Amino acid sequence: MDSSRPASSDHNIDPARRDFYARSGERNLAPLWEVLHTLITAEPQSAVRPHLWHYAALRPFLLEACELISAKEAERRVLILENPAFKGQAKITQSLFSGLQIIMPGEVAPPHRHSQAALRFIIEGEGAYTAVDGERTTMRPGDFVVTPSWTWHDHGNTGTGPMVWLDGLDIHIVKLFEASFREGAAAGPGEATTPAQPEGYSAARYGANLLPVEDDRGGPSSPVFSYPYARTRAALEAMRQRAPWSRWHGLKMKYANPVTGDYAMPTIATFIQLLPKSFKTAPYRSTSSTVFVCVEGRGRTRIGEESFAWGPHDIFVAPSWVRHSHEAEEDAVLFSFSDQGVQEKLGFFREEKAEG
Ligand code: 1HN
Repeated sequence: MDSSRPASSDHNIDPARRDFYARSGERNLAPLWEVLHTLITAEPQSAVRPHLWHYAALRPFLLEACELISAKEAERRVLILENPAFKGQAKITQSLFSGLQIIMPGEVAPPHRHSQAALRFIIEGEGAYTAVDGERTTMRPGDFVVTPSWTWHDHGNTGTGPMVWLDGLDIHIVKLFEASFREGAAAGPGEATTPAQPEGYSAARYGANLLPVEDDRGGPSSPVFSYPYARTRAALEAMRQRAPWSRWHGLKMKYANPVTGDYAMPTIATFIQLLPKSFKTAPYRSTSSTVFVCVEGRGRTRIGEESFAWGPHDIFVAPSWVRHSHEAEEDAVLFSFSDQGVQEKLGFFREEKAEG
C-alpha cells in the first residue's frame, strides 16, 4: 500500500512506523501523513446520495402517524426525510435536517424555542397557522415561512383537514459548533401563544418596500417571516416575458431579507425558480448540496448518472459537486434550499456552470 494513503488495516505498514504510531497514539498523537489525502480531497467527495421522495408514497405514512401519536405528545409530529446515506442521523444533507410535519384539525404543537432556525414550506391544507414571536401567520400551499433562531414558535390547525408542510432546519450546522440550546413547552408561555401582534403586522412593517425609520429589528433573519406563494408566483409570472433566463437556472430568485438584501435566513439559503414548459437547464454544480421541492408542474432532473421524474410535492436532493440539470415537461416551479449562504460568507462556496 502507498504509505501516503490511509490504512484501512495496518499490516502493510513498515514495522518501525507501526511501532511509532502505536507509541505516539498512546499520547493522543497521530501522523497526518497517513490521512492527509482523505482530509483534504482534490475536490468535494460528497457522501450525500441523490434521492427523490414521491409525495404520494409518503403521504399515507403521515396519516398513519396521526393514528399513533398526537401532535401534543410528539411535540412536533414530523417524519424525517433521511438521506439513504445517513440512516439514523436525521440528515437530508450533511448540514441540514428536513422532514414533513402534519397537524390535524383542532391540534396544536406547543410553543418552544431553540438555537436552530427553521423554514417551513407549505405542502397541502388550509386553515393552520404558525406563530413566531407572538405573531400568527396563516399557512397556504407554496408559502415560505421563517422561524429564526431562538424565537418562540407554535402551530395550530383551526381548519377542517390535515395540514402538511416541509421543515428545513440548520440542526447539523448548530451541532458542528456544539451551540444548541432549547426551552421546551413547560418553560414556555403555555398551550398556544396568545398573539401579541395582529396577523399581517410584519408584512406591513417590513414587506411593503418600506422600512421603519426607527427600527427595532436588527439581526440576520428577515423580519418578513412569511413569503406568501400568491405574491411569489405572481412575480415570476410578471417577469417571464422579459426577464433574462439563466441557462443553468431558468428564472431563479432568492428569498431576500428586505433590511439587508441578504438571504432571508443566515444559515439556510432559499430560492424559487420557474422553468417553462420544455426548458432544459445546462449542467450545474456547486459545493452546496441542495434540496428541491416541486411546487407545480412536472419534469425530470438528471443528477450525476441518475434521472429523477418529479411532480407536485415531490422532494429531491442533489449532492455537493455533482452535476445536475432540470427539464420541465410543463411549466414548473421549484423551491430549493441549501447552506450556500453560509459557505459564501466563509469564503469557500464554488459553483460550475457547464456548457451544453
Ligand atoms: C421543530 O421545532 C419543528 O417547531 C419542526 O415545527 C421540526 C425538527 C427537529 C427539531 C425541532 C417545529 C423540528 C423541530
